[in-house]
This record gives sequence, C-alpha cells and structure tokens, in this order.
Amino acid sequence: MRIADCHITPVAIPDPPLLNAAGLHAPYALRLIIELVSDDGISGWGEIPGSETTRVALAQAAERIIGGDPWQLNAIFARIDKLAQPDERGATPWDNRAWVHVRSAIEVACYDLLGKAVGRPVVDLLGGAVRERVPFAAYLFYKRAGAGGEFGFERDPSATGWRAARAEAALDPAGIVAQAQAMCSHYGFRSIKLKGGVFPPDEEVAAMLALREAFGADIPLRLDPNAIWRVDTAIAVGKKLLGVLEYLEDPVRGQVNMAAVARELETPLATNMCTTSFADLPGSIQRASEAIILSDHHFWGGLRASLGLARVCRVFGRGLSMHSNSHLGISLAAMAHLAAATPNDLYDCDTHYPWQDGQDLLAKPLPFEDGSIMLPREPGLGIEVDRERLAQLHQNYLNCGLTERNDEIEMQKLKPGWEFQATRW
Ligand code: GKR
Ligand code: MG
Repeated sequence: MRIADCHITPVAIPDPPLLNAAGLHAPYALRLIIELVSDDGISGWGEIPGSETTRVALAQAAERIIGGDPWQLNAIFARIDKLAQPDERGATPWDNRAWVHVRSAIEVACYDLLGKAVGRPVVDLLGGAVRERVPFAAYLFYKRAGAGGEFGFERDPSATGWRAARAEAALDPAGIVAQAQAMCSHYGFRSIKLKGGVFPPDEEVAAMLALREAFGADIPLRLDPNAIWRVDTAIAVGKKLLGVLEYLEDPVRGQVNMAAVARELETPLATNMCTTSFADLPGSIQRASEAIILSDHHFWGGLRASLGLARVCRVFGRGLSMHSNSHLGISLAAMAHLAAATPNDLYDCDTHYPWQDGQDLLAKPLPFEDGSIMLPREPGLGIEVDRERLAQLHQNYLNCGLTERNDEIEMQKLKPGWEFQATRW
C-alpha cells in the first residue's frame, strides 16, 4: 500500500465567546483536516489546530510523503523531519508550533488508513486497549453571552438543552455553577475543570468554592489560569484551595517558577505549558516542577510519541492527564484511542467538544455516555467523515476571514487597548 494522494482542508467551527488569559475566543475556531488516500482507495483522516503557518508546513510535508508506505512511519517521519524548521510554543495558552502538529496529523491519518486496511481499530495498532471507556472532564469557561459562529454574540434561537445553556453568559461564580450543572447533566461528566486566568484570582477562588459547594467532594475540581499568575499569587491561591483541587494546572510560567510553587503546596501541579516536549522532560523531572503532565497527541507529535510520554511518566512517577483545544470528532476519536491504549492511571481527559457539539463533520458523532466515550471498535479511528459537512465547515473558513488564532485581537474588539500580559496577577 502507498500514499497516493493527500487533501488538506482548513475548516472553521462556530465557537462561543469564551474567555481566557490571552483574551477571547473568536466566533470560529480553526482546524486543519487531512485526508490521506491510499493507492487502493482507502482514506485516512487526521485533525489538528488550524493556522496558516501550520497549513503551509503540512502541505510541504504532504508533498514529501506521497508514494510513501504508511506502514513505514519511521521513514515517513524521517522525510518530514528533513523539512522541519525550528519553531516555538509561544506564551499563549495554546501551542503555536507547526511541525509537531504536522507529525501528529500525518501519523493519525496513517493509522486510520492502516486500521481500515487490516480491519482493526487504531487502538489495536497501538498495542491494544487497557480500557474500553474513556472518561472526560467538564471543561468550563468564563464566557460572554452568545453561541459564536454566524450568531456572533447573539444566542442561537433554535438551540435547546445544553446547546441553549452554552450560549448563556458566565461571568461570576453563579454563572459558572449554572454552566457546570448544564454541562454535567447533559454529558454525565464526573470531573470539572475551570479555565481561569480571566478575573482577579480571588474571584476564581470563589468560583471554585462555589463549584465545591454545589457538587460536593466526590467531583474532582481543577483550575487552569494558563500561567498568568506570579509565584506568590499562585502559592496564596493554592493554599486557599487546599483540599478543594484535584490539581492546579499551569499556575505560573516556566519550570523554575512551577517548582517554586510546587515546593510550597500540597496540591499537585499539572502542565500543558511548561513541559510540552521530550526536551523539556529532564528539566521537569530534575526540578520536580510538575506532578502531572497533560499529554496531547496534537503537540507531542502523535499517538506513539504520546505513549512514549506515558512511559516516562510511569518511570518517574508522574501523573498523566490529557489536554484539549477546540476540536471536532476526528480529534476526539484519536484522543479516545490514545487514552484507551495508555496503560497509566489517567485523570479524566480534557475536551472542548461540548462547545462544538452539534457542529461536527462526522456522519455519526461519537456519543458521550456517563461522561465517557466508548472506544470505537470499527476499523481505523472508527469514524466516517460527512463530506458535505466538511465542505460547509470549509466554506465557514473561507467566509470568516480568520487564518490564525489571536484571542488578544478578539478581546480588543470589545475592550480597545486590552493587552495580553504573560504575567498579570
Ligand atoms: O481554548 O482558551 C482555550 C484554552 O485556554 C486552550 O487554548 C488551552 O490550550 O485548554 C488549554 C489549556 O488547558 O491550557
Ligand atoms: Mg492547560
């Protein structure tokens, strides 16, 4: 079998006005969809965060792998690595590197192809499942009213249930609790994460305490201010939330600061910002900067690389959770296969999917049952892409005019002069 063709489709998915440390989500979140077609006519799919820089890199890589054998992933990666340029994660909550994402897109699409070719699910190509259900966490955001997409800051008048609730504003503890109740009752999530770094820390402490009060001690809670606090602020917040948080995610920037906070707190620290590559791991281990690392096959360079990270975590006694950005069902399926093949005890994985639910490009979106995705058992990723829907999401992309994520610019539309600060409080 050879890779005969490759199609890269940028898409834009309606995304509500969610707030974070870097500003505000745009009305659309960008993704890149890759389809690899084999010479015997099988399609393999991958999905990664969209940006023009990544699209250009992916197109270059795709050209190089045409004619390659998808079973020979090491050779395919060697071809890609010859092209790869040094790039940087950046200070934003999301990861700006192009080439790790390129590797991931191509690897996932190859695995989907291979699974379909041999009639086995991707999880089996990764060594087989250690769990059949993959639990996810509710991912709460402070937000302005509105549903995103064509509805901008308006509510979507046709929405009901969670889709109606997700257009509500949530700007204080009561709003966050209401959002959590709507999301958890719809999906059945049994853990909750709040995206912080938006309001002065004491307001976010109040939101966490309100969640604890509303949900009780059996529902683990996490707070993630995306590294926008000073060390002293993080220590003070961590002490106020002692016994309330399952973990505190990226309270400060960089491993040295994380280690300084970790020394003062009993609550474990987690990261998807301070330790994000294999080159970062020795520093993380030596400094004991994080107790938990969030894997993410999109930016750790693929599924096999993420299993490599899982092994390092096992060897060094680090916990493992999973990071997410706004995404569609191809990514969700890949996350589920990866989590199912990961032998570590996993924290409930992050997913932004509820914010995109109902807008997927899958013919049959993967359902959540009691907060979990049941591992698809069909060949490959176990999904079918609806090409009409893909074309619509591509049209959104052409219409919306966005080519890179920039939450600061979106915030400036509401608050002229607002600036992202790497450390704010
Ligand atoms: O979508 O605003 C967002 C998040 O802040 C996202 O970009 C982060 O990468 O979810 C992420 C995180 O855990 O840091
Ligand atoms: Mg995070």
